This record gives sequence, C-alpha cells and structure tokens, in this order.
Amino acid sequence: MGKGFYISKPLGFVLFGLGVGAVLTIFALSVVYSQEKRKNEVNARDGTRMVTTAAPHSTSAPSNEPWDKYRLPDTLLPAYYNVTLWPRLVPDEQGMYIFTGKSGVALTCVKETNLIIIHSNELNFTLTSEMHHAKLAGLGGTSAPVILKTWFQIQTQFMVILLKDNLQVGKSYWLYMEFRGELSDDLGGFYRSQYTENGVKKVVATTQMQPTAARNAFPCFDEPSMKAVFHLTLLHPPGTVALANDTENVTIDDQEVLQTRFEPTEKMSTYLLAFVISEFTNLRSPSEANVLIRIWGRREAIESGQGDYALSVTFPILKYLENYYNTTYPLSKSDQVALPDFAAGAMENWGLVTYREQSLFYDPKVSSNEDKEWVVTVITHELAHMWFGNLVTMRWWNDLWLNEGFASYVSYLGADYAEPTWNIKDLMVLQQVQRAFGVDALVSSHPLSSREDEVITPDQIDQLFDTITYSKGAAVLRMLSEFLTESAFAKGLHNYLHEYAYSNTVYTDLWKKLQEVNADSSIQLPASINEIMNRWILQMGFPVVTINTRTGIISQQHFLIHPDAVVDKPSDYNYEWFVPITWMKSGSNMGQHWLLTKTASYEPMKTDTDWLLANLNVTGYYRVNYDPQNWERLLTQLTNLNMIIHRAQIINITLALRTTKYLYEEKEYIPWESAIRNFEYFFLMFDRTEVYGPLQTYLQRKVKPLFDHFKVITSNWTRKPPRYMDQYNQINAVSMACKTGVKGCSELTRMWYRQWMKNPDSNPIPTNLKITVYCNAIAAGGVEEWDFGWQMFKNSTIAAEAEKLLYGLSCTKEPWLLNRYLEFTIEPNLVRKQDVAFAIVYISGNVIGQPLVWDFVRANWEHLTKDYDDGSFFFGRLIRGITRKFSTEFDLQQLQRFKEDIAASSFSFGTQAIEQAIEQTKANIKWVSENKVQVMNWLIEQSA
Ligand SMILES: *[C@@H]1O[C@H](CO)[C@@H](O)[C@H](O)[C@H]1NC(C)=O
Ligand SMILES: *[C@@H]1O[C@H](CO)[C@@H](O)[C@H](O)[C@H]1NC(C)=O
Ligand SMILES: *[C@@H]1O[C@H](CO)[C@@H](O)[C@H](O)[C@H]1NC(C)=O
Ligand SMILES: CC(=O)N[C@H]1CO[C@H](CO)[C@@H](O)[C@@H]1O
Ligand SMILES: CC(=O)N[C@H]1CO[C@H](CO)[C@@H](O)[C@@H]1O
Ligand SMILES: [Zn+2]
Repeated sequence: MGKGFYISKPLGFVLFGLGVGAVLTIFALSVVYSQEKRKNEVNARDGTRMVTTAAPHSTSAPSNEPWDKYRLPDTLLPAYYNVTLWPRLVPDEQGMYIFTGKSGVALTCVKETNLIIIHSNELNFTLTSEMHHAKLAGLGGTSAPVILKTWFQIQTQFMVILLKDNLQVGKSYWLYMEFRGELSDDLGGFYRSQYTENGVKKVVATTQMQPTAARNAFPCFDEPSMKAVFHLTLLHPPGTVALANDTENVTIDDQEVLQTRFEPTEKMSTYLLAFVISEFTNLRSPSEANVLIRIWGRREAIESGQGDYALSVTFPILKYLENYYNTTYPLSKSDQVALPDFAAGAMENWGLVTYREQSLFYDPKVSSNEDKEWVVTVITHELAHMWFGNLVTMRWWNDLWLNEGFASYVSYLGADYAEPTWNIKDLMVLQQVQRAFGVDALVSSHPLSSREDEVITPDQIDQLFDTITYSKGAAVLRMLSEFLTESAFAKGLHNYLHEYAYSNTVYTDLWKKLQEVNADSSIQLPASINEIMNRWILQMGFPVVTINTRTGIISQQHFLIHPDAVVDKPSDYNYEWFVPITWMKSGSNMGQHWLLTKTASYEPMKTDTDWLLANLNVTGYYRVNYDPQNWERLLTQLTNLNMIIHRAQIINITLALRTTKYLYEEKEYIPWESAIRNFEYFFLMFDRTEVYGPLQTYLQRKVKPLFDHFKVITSNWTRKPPRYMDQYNQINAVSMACKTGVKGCSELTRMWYRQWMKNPDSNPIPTNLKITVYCNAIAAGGVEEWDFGWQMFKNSTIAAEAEKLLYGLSCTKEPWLLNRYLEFTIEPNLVRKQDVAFAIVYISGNVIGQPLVWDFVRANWEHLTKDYDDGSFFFGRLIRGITRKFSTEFDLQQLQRFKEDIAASSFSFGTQAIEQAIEQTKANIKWVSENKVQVMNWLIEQSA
C-alpha cells in the first residue's frame, strides 16, 4: 500500500515541535505491532452480515479441511477473468448503496481435485437458475463435472464448490457466478466516497483491494501469486466516467446506463486492480509524451489547479524511474486519481494509482513545503511500484518489506530528481532511518522478513504494514545500495525485473541478481550478499557499534532502549551483524571497514588526538558509540563538522541531553529536527510533571537564538527564508519558541490569526507556518477563534488545508470546546471517516484533551467499533495514539480494566492494540522511574 500507514507525514512532521499529536511519533515511539504471533490469532473479520447460505463446515474448531486453511490449495490456477460490475450511485429502497456483478474465471487444473475453493467475502450470490450459486463449464471441448454443493466459509472467506467428479489435470474450466454486494463507506473493497459540489452531493464508486479485499468486489483467487488477465466491464450512469486500466473505452448506450469495456489487463495480481466511477475531470499530459498521463479529481479541485503540480512532476519521475530501472514503463498510460475518502496515503494499482487528496493535490497559495514534498515523494513511491511490486510481485505477503522498503527508498531518489534543489535525500535519515531505530530498539520489534507460514490471516497481513516494513526496509536497502554502489544496485534491479517480469519472487531472487552483478564489479564483499543481508532481515533490531579510539577495538551489541530488557526471541545469528563501517578521522582520512565479529581490533581507528566519526551520513543501519575522549573531541566539533547529517546522528537519546547543549548556536534543520524528535518523548512523559518547567526553561534558551535568527532572515516574518531547508527549520523555530514561551512568538501567531479572522477570504499566514499558527492562536484564544477555525475547516475545499485546521482545532485549552470537538468527530457529515482517528489522536496530544479523549473513547467504544470497523488500521492508530502519554501505574490499571471490559463485551475489536499499549505503558513507567530524577537534576543544573 502506498505509504499506507503513515498517511499524515507532512503534518506529523511539523507536529514534533509542538509536542502533540504527531503521527510520526505515534509510530516511532509506540511499541509497534506483531508482538509475536498470538496464540489466539484466528481473529479474522468474519463476514456474517452478508452470507446467504449457511456454512455447514464453518465451525471454528481447527480442522484439516482445505477450506479451513487460509491459503488457497495448489490445485487450480486462474488464467483470466471476465468481470462486469454495476455500482448504484443512489441508495435503494432500504437506503443501502449496492453493486451487482457477474463474473467468470477461466481456471486450469494443475492437480486433480473435486473441490473449487475461491475467495469471496461479504457477497450475496444471486444465481438461482442453476443449483448452488455457480455454473461450471469445460473450456476447449472438455466437459465439466456436476456441482454437488456450494457453501461459504465465513472465517476463511472462501466459497467452496464440491464436485461430483474430479477436474482433470491440464484441462481448463469456466466458473461463472452472479452476486451483489454493498457499496459501503468502509474505505475497503469496492466502496463509495462522497463529496459536495455546488451544493450537490456526488457519489464516487472506487476500490482499495490491497491486501485482501478484491474478494469483496468479486469472487477471485485473491493471492498475489495468482496472477491473471482481467477483462473488466463497468456499467455506470450517464455523466460519469469509468476509470480502470484502460486506454480507450467502448461506450454503449444501454438505455440509461453506459457500458465501459476495458482492454484486457496485463497478467497481474488481484490486489493491484482498481476501478473508479465518478464525475471527476482530468488534466492530461501534452501529446508528445509517449505515455498518457492524467490526473483526476473533483472538478473544483482540478479547475483550480490543485492537480497541476502532480502533472508536472509525474512525467519526469516516470522518466527517472525508467532510466533507473533501465526498463520502459510497462503500460501505455498512467492515471492518478485523488479521492475525497481514502484510508491509506495512496495505492499503487497498476496504471490507476489512487490517492488521498492531500497526497496528490497541491495548491501553492495554500499548501506548505511539506505538503509539496509529501506529494512528490508519494507519487514517486507509487510509481516505483509500477515495476517493483506490480511487474514483479512478491510471492506472498511475508516479503512485503521488500516491496514497500524498496518503494520508500526509491521515493527519495525520484523526488530528488524532480526537485533537485531540495536536498530531499538528506531527509531520509530522519524520516526513515531514525524512525525505524525508534521501533526496532524495542524487544517487541520483529524481523523484516517473516516466514511464509507466519503470515496467514487477513489480520496478520494487515499488520505487516508497519514502520519496520516501510522504514527499516528502506534503511536496509539503502545500506545495501551504498555498499554495492548505486550503479551496481540499479543494474541488479534491471536484471531482476527482466528475469521475473509478470511473475512472482522471493527476496533471495533479488539477492541472486545483485550477487551476479557484484561478481562483475570491483567491490569486494567479505561474504555473499545472502550471508550479509540475512543478518539484517532475519533478526530483529540493529547493533550499536562501539569504537574505542584509545585501543582501536571495535565491538557490536544489540541496541535496546531498555538495555536490561529480555530478548526472548532466539536468533540464528546471535544478534550479531556484518556491519559496513564507513569512517572519517579529523576531516581528511576516510575509509570503510567490515566488522564481522562481536569484537575486532582495527588499527586505523586508534588515535589519541584526532576525532573519529563513523557511519558517515548514517548510511549504515546501526548506531555508533565511542570512548569518552572521542566523544569529547566530537562534541567540541559539533558546530564545525560540515556534514550536517553527522550532527543529527550524534544527537540522540543514547548520549542524552549533553549533546543538545550546543543547540543555542545551531541553525540547521536536520540537527534541530533530530533533537526535537528526541525531546518529543520527554514532553510526552513529563508534560504533567514537575520536570515540565525546567524542560521548558532549558529549551527556551536553546531556541530563542534560532527564533531571533529567523526573525532577521525573514525581515521580521515578511519573507520566506531563501534556503529550502531553512524553510523547514523556520517551522521548528516558531513552533518551539511558542511552545516554550519565547517572547514575541505567541503575539506573532495571534496577530496573524486575527488578521485572517477579519478578512477570511485572504489568509495572511505564511503557508509553511499555518499549522503552528492555527494551533497557537486557537490555544491562546477562546470560542471565537475556535468557531472561526471550525468554519474555515468546513468551508475548505483543499485537503491539505482542512488537515491543518483539523489539527489546529485540537489545541484549544477549553475543556468544553474539546469535548464538543470530540462529539463532532463522530458525526460522519462533519468529519470524514478517514480523518476521525487522527482528530481524536490530535486531541489526546493536548494535555487537557488527553483525559477527555480517554473517557470519550471508552464511553463510545461500541459506537466506534460498529461504525469504523476498517480493521486493525483504525483501532491500532487510535489506541496507540491516545495512550502515548500513559506512564503511571494508574494509567496502566485503567488500561487493564479497559481491556477486561472490552473482552467481556461483544465488541472485542482492538484488543491487540490494547495489549501493545499496555506493554508500552509498562516501558514508559520504567523509563520514567529510571530517568526522571536524573533529567530533572540535569535540567536544573543547566539553569543554575
Ligand atoms: C471473456 O471476455 C472476452 C473479451 O470480452 C471474450 O472474448 C471471451 O469469450 C469471454 N470468455 C468467456 C468464457 O465468456
Ligand atoms: C446480503 O444478504 C444479507 C442476509 O439476507 C442481507 O442482510 C444483506 O443486506 C444482503 N446484502 C446485499 C448487498 O444485498
Ligand atoms: C540497459 O539494458 C540494456 C538491455 O537490457 C543493456 O544492454 C544496457 O547495458 C543497460 N544499460 C545500463 C546503463 O545498464
Ligand atoms: C478514453 C476515451 O476514449 N474515453 C471516452 C469514453 O467514452 C466517453 C463517452 O462517450 C467519451 O466521452 C470519452 O472520451
Ligand atoms: C496493467 C495492465 O493490465 N495494463 C494494461 C492496461 O491497458 C493497456 C491498454 O490496452 C494495456 O496495454 C496494458 O497492458
Ligand atoms: Zn508502497
């Protein structure tokens, strides 16, 4: 899924400085996911709502029947499907939005069997002329066996067809079904999205198949390796356009419906299918481009130019990627569509990429740099999948990390090509590597790669879309590309894409291709790529490499945030890694050295006078520690080292607070951002304790010079800073200054906001500073400011703007406003479902909002579970978000009570996330008890 799970990057990015609702930190600081494969893992969402036939075999007792296993048997292979779907864009008499469909699949028998097992979920079968909801015919003159009976396995989401006789190996058959399903607003499968244009409600029918929802649209063999060709026909009302993987359509006017028939697709996986029926309009690329590029969306948004930026970067990015992969774009067109309701950030459907509006639309007058950066990186991420993921696809979901890690890595390269002045590649360390460190330093992390049989149920698959998969995946591939050299890496990719086009792979297939390329290059590796990489992907965590410059001894150790935590997962590699160590000594000397054992002696790193820095640009996925003398030498160099990323590397929680003392003279973005991210955890833990005051005082002193600096370089806040990274850092300067009470900051933000209130049609607030200004002005104001913000939120036709207001509104200090806001969030006509979890999490980031949210969520749990059941996604996000500040025994007791209450009720959704929140809370309690006094004393000393 396209950056599926960290949707709100631009926002999250900025929020660090505010110590509240930052989406990034939710993931970075939470104990994420996969606390081992649970015993009670069979927790699949069952589709009890919509099944017509009672399932004779659906008892939950484990059995060995093929239909009780979640994986398809290896007896049949699909060749092609003919699917016709007809979504109704108005509700029926019962008020339900539905779609009807007819679908046939040509399947080839590869092992004798008298069973056809095909995925189908929440569909009602309507074929009654023939027995049992399905017809079977032989193809190519074969005769088909008679159907004995047909039933549904709700838990495993199968339709099962029992035949009187066996299907014959090598023969092909045609299985035909008719069905109806609900076009619900649950953001998955074939679903509907809504918006209003000129006062008229418009309904869009769209899809989100990944990972396991194609089966909710039509019966299919819904596994990534079951590639097939799809012949799709859509019926839709006049005035709407049907988009799928088409180039041209044949439109037949069948009384009141249009019929759009698409050309057959390439051979592809079910999860990459998409179709959209809407009244959207589009922008298209100039005719000289050899690929037709179109950007689709709401008429109003397209006509006001919000798609222009996406259109202007798509072609360069496609060219970049074609060149990078040395492989032409596999399709003849590229449609990208922005949807008003979309659960993830974007989805890489082949030829028809779907986006959240703020991932595709950009309005220079309204949106910020982050919004723009987000758009260009998401587009690159999705387009990178067109080859890596779509043309060549993982055999099974356990290799999702390769797919997503790769697209996340390459997104920086393509975005850098499209926007060369931004130095966007530098951000990878903050946005991917450090984020991965945050999660991977916990004992409840997990290895990148799972065994195929460990990821079976739809829930287990959903849970793979996490920080480890995306960010650690990206970090580890970046390290690999660095030590192989980028050109060798790209050449290996090219060979891989060519050998496996239109088929499926496991990760070792990529290693094999890279190994071949390496053999022809001058880079000498200490072991095979397989041996090196297995240590990084088959064991969780990462090492801290300790370099003792006095003795020249280097050693490695599994890095854990809680060093005495018990690692109960054995590793074949004993938590040791093959570590590529790049290093530099007092500026001039540089080198690379492989650490292959726990401890080794390496003479060139020995020195009494030089400073030594290792892991240059943090290209290696590990941390570095030094002897105290070298730390001292480095600390004195902090402001001089000219590679700013190094400063970011040094500033982290392990060396704790001392390394932040110099910040009063730091002006660069990356070190500041890195420091602020680490302080974020301090704020979460301490904002209701006596540490808060000294922490504020300390940071106020550090940030004041930065605030003043920006005041000067922006001519008293009237201009944008000229350097791109400074435009980012200005946000840190203002948000930290306001947060810590630097004089002039609050006044500045209130002044801007008041000007805007006076003249709502002309917003004077610099686009990059909007989030900060909205938040601070609403916090400092009362109901008037809040109501104005709410009005602007409701009127906004620009998703990026709405998101900023959604956040700003959570900053008020008035409990009654916060409570009212909470009530608003669960009114579907006020806040979109896609945004609800964010809004609630934002409010809980507010010190005053936190207890209100906690009460609210508990009181409304039943309602939330009924209305927002898009699986672990929503509840995971919600629970992790609202419990981030939990750090006392009392918090823990409440959580445990909540868990019991839920278990006792019939709404047992989200129990796994609660489990994880409990673990994180325990870790927080421990961290606070170990560090609070020390931190407090240290901060007080600084102001003495
Ligand atoms: C499926 O659709 C294709 C294209 O419309 C058609 O040529 C083919 O005959 C259909 N197959 C079956 C079995 O109906
Ligand atoms: C499917 O059947 C169930 C049970 O009769 C019914 O409640 C549901 O509304 C039906 N769904 C559709 C889309 O017709
Ligand atoms: C690109 O691919 C072609 C054909 O596969 C090959 O001959 C050529 O050397 C490749 N170019 C580069 C730069 O790798
Ligand atoms: C791409 C394409 O040819 N689209 C056509 C589909 O049919 C409608 C209705 O006739 C035309 O307006 C589109 O141009
Ligand atoms: C992914 C895919 O199936 N693409 C197809 C979409 O339609 C064009 C036009 O016929 C085909 O060439 C592509 O193969
Ligand atoms: Zn992706």
